[in-house]
Amino acid sequence: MVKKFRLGTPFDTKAVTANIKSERISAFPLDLTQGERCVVMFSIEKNDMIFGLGEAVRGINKRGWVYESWCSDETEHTEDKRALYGAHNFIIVSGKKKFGLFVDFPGKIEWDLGYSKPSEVRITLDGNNADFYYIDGDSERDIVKQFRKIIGKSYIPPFWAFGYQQSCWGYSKQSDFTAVRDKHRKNNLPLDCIYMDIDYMERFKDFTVNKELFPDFKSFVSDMRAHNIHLIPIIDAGVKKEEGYPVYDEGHEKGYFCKNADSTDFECGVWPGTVGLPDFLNKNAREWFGSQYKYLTDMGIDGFWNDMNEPALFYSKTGLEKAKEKLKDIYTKEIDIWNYFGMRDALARIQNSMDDYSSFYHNVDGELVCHKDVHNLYGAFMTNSAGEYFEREFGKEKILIFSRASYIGAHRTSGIWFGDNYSWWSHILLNLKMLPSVNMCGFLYCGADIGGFNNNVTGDLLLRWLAIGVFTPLMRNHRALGTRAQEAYQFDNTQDFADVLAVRYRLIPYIYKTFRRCADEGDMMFRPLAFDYPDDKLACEVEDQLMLGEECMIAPVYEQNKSGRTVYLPEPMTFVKLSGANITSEKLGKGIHYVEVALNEVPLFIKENKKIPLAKPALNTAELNTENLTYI
Ligand code: MIG
Repeated sequence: MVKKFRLGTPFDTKAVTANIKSERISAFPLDLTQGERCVVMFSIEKNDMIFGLGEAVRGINKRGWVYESWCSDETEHTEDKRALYGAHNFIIVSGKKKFGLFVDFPGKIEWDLGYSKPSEVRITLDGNNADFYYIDGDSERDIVKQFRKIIGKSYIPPFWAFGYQQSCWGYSKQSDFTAVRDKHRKNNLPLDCIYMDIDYMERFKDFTVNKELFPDFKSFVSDMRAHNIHLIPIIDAGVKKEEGYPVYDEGHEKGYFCKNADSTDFECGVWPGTVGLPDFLNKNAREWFGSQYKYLTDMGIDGFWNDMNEPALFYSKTGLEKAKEKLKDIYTKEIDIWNYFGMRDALARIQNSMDDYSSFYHNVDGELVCHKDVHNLYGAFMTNSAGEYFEREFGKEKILIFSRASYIGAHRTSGIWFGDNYSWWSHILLNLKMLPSVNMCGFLYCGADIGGFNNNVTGDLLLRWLAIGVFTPLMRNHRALGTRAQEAYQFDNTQDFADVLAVRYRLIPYIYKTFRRCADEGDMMFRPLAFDYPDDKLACEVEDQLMLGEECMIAPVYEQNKSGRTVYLPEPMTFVKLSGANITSEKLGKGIHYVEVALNEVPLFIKENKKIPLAKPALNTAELNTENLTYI
């Protein structure tokens, strides 16, 4: 049962769609204190586990660390971090007593989950106006379903968005894109989408296309479509300040950009140089921005990714001025160690600074709201602005859209990707661990940058990563500018890549069907083993395997130089290895096993009396035969 408790007068985050009457706050089952900040506290027992918080570092069981809800442009997903791009304020406490808690609050939250005191959870809100949803249930999965029911149905992308996708920050001219298309074809590597990063634009201006690079963009898009390739351009949150650029001019004239306290436009520096930040919390601005996507949909574009929408700020005008003053001041002194650090930090610290987030305002139905108090909604509302436009204009399931920043609620209009990871082995595992947590919060269409965004990839790392990406709804290989090329054809053993990618297409009917069912039923595609086998102590501690759908379990190899891995089976299963059109299978009993998995194989464990449909391999979703299926 879901109970709602309202404290003060919360901001309407639009996270919850169900109309639930609030109970008296004095009946709230957890200890709640109000001061300058609201603190929720409860004690946990030695073996209690805590799940949730969506996109975050460290374990599937989140106990023992302190997290923050604060959408952050965080390029290093290391274990010391407290916040990444999304703010997903939902947890499930799993012990003798099981309950779910959703803190619907758009400002900063600190989640001390047994970090300061191992037996205590302390949730501190940066404010006193919030809705709390407390959910009782029989099982974790049941609690998730109840939660998902009140937040509304998850976004479903078009079918082709389940194909393999190639991206790279650096593809810029037309021939870069056709080369990627042709080299995949030539090497028998399937592909459905190629991404366009910021370089396709004219001076990084949203809703423009560089005419020198793309003299006839519309024909180019349709030519790619004739080859069954969808081009997916990026849209950044900030709008370049440039006179004569209609998007800027209109936004400025109509007052659609975020404002300083003195009602002038808040200006900051991102890729385009100085930008205005669209006020996505303002309904009119939201509609206006959403309808700008028309410029690209008119040219045949049917997919987008929204970036930099935490929002990421390299600097603000005032931040830069202050840093300059500080530098000037230090400059007149003798440079010792401390002044050296001072100089270094003066510039480094102005990026994404709290001073800036506290200094600008949104216009919400005529009322000024400080950004800091609603920060976690910015990216979500940006993506809603696009998603709502697409639904109005094209209907459901027509346009692919996913975002970097998010808040619960955005799961109804878009997917998410997990941002700037590294080409590190540990990040394969991090990818796996985030899946169930974001599923709990409604985000089903999701995935990480396969192969890793930052740093240089190696062929074996990419193959192992692809072998888990085969199961994630968003299967996109993406990397940063200046890193080693990581398209599947860049390595000598191209056939190994073809073998793994073929498996994706063989599994698409299964993945798609499971995805749709989970969207319809408010279920999770990926679950921790602890959800399915709560009485099995070993299963509860597994952090590198996941249950997928009703039928199977996945357990990828994620370590370097390993020809296999140890896996725990909580019940008897069939161990299947898929590679190209080949399948091998072996029955294994409950318990611990060592299984060998070659670099060109995808391991999968199927429960007894369950079957999985397989299609014939195909080179894209348009050519995929979804009717003549065989079964494992
Ligand atoms: O400051 O557009 O996460 O996927 O390639 C970096 C360039 C901006 C961050 C995104 C990444 C994208 C990159 N962007």
